[in-house]
Amino acid sequence: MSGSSKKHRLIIVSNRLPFTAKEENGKLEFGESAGGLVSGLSSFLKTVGTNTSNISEYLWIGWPGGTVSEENKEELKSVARSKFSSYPVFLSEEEMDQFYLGFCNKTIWPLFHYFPTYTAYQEDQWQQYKNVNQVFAQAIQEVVKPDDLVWIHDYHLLLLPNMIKTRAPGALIGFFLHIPFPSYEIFRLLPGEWRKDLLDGLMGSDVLGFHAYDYTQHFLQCIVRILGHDHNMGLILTADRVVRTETFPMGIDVDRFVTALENPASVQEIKDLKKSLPGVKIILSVDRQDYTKGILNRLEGFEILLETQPRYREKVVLLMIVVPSRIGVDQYDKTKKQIEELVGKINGKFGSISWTPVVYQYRQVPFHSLIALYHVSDVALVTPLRDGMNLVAKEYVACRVDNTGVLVLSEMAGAVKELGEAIIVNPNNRQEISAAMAEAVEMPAGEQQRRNRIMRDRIKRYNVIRWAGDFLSQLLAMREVQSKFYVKLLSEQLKQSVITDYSRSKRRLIFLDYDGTLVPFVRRPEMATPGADVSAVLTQLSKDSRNTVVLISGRDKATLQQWFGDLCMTLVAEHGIWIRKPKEDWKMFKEQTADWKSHILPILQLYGDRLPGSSVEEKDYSLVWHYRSADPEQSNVLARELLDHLTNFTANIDLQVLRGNKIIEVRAAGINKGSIGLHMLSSDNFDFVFSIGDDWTDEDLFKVLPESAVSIKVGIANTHARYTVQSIQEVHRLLKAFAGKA
Ligand code: GDG
Repeated sequence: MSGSSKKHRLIIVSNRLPFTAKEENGKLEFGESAGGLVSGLSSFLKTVGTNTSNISEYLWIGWPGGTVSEENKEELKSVARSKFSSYPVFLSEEEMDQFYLGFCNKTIWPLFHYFPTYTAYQEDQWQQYKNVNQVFAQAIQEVVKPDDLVWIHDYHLLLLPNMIKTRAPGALIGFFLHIPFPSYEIFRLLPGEWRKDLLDGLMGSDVLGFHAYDYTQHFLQCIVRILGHDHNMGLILTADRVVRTETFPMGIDVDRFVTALENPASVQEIKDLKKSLPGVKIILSVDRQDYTKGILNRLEGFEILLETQPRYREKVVLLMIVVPSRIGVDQYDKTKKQIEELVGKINGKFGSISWTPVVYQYRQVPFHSLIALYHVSDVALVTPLRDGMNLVAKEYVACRVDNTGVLVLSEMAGAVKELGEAIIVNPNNRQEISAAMAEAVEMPAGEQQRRNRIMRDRIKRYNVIRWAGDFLSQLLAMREVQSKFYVKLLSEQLKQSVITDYSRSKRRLIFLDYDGTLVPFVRRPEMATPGADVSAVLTQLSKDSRNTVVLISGRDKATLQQWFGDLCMTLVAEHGIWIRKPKEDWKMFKEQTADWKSHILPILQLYGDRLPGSSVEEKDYSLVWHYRSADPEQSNVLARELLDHLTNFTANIDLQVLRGNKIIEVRAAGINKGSIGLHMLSSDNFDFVFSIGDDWTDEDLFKVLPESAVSIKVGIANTHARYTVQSIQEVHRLLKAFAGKA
């Protein structure tokens, strides 16, 4: 891991801790907790504290795997800290039931794996999911320090990043999703409030990681469509946050597997296996018991093989390890029953005294046995219907030290992106699985080695240490990325000094933008009427004889007149075309013609017709195509097309084409908020110049103001303004403070 030399503490947060603690007869018993994340991260954590690491120490936060009574909690905490560098999150059985077996595994897991028919939508379980995420947030708050890196894992804790961001704004927060992120069409099956809360929850992260490019794209698509945030090459920019999304395919620690194969226990196991299954080709299948893993289809494929190609009878054995998982969730109990019935059927139909076609074990096997199985199996059958990554496929390749062996891999597993030399199958097609098994059994050793060599090299290079290192480097890099955006943020101290300058000044020029600055954007522009608080503050400011208030907007003059005509302030419409000074009539700022409108209007109307939800606004001297209410992705494509079309069309006419906030505007060249700004500045000798706005049109104004002016951009972005604020609420607070000093 590279980056700055400063060392950080890493806080890992996952549903389960890397150990288990249970109470037996009132006493605590500790055990090991298995799983890809734990074993993968443990390899990385061994590098912590070394010279090359940016991490000085780590702390793992999670549930210890059992309910613990009050009197044992302190002991558990102390052992967790001293022996496992961990901090336990205590949950009651009821909480765990509704949360883990409920919302996690009956809602998110099936939906995100494209099983909408298995998905439950239960309000009480959703409430418990929110509650448990809060319990985790509370636990993190108890230990987190400002400079920590917090790395949250997986679908159990989707709401957590935002909860931490509000409680510990100084910490950098990373989130990694180990399961697929589904396409928008699937994700939107969730009730509106849930899907918005889940995305808002994730958006509290500074870096969001996914196993595969497709999942990242799906997530970004949901962010655009549901939250309305745009992104640029995976960098999402909201009014107050910069969030990086990135693809990090998780790897394994190849060396650990290779070394472990030499342990006496593994060596013995390999010998025993070879002895007990002589003269047959071993086809291995290892999974947690889960309907997403496609175990049934695999068995059906095997049945077809034995049925249609009798020459394989007595010659192959399917060694099937099914690891108990999520016992108590209906769908899992049902799948187990179906698997066992089918195993019985196949063995009954084809087996003989000397040959059992399917050797089935429903249990977790110890690590040394697992790697021995990988090592001796001629074929590994990894055919999930959907899988975020699938580490078993990589582990099998790692354990084939002489590069023989054939991997049959589902095209629905994230791992397929890196293991393209495997025999790739569609797991829904049993015939294809059966044909792949035959092809695998027949594959010449030379061809096996050619394929595995490429795959082994790849998984050795992008191993789990690299994976974690890359993720954390990206996380650390976010400080710099964000500081570029946050550098101008108006601090409380600066704000107070601006207010003091305001109160001491005698001749003030105040430029205010309207939409996105004083009021939020809404679906239809005519609905963004000024609320009572906005009207009150504007009235107060404009009544002060020391103030020249200029409301400068892109809106037409009729609207501004209707809303603000009675106030004693200067109104500027159509970004500078029209101006109305207090007690005067509307005047054109610079002579304009509108002849060009008849040429441009039909083009905009054409796009208005092509994109449902978009509309064309005709102002006196400008035309605007609005697309805020239209489909966001379609509108991005059409907006680019229209810009191109208009730029070509207006090449020889004195017009400007501008892309704004969900609008494209055409108007005469040479007039903008900057021209009005200069005009107003020259009208008096001001000792306090203030300008605030959120839009690209305000940049023209910021550019022409004197250095001493206080210019403020609403929203974080690259800007010519001196300062930025993060929200409209902050604008209101500042203007109210001004008004209070009047
Ligand atoms: C989730 C995602 C993603 C399995 N049986 C035994 C055993 N295992 C170990 C394997 C492997 C791990 O468990 C399983 O990892 P997978 O990746 O195959 O699948 P999930 O558990 O569903 O994991 C998945 C993963 O997270 C990581 O991001 O790849 O897509 O669903 O490491 O070796 N270990 C032992 N005995 C067993 O019987 N000791």
